[in-house]
Amino acid sequence: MGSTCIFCNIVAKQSPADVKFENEEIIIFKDISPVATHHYLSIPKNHIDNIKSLNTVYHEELLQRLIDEGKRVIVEQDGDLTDSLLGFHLPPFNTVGHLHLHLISPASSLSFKH
Ligand code: DGP
Repeated sequence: MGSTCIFCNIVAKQSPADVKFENEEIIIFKDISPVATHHYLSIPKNHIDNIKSLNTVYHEELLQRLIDEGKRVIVEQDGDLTDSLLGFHLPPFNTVGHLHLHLISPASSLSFKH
């Protein structure tokens, strides 16, 4: 029986994903609707709803690892680290209720412009 959280289902291998990296704490996979040549989501395996649940002290190291491993994936996938973007959508502007850091490269290949 799958979870109601689609990203928990990816963590549990109950839903498919193009996984680029995982360890006991983090999984990084390709976004299903990429907005640039490289678009990955770096997420904690343990469910955290969104950035409103992040504590500056307790989650600082997790956030750093989400970023560090995401940067490694961009380099491994031949993305351009110097022309890359990262960030979270702030609720209610997110669509998935499992914390996910977007990593996008190169910024110059973005399919939309603001
Ligand atoms: P947002 O919540 O707006 O920060 O974006 C959620 C992102 O998650 C969006 O870019 C599309 C992606 N996404 C949604 N469902 C799936 C899925 O089942 N698999 C993958 N790989 N990505 C997904």
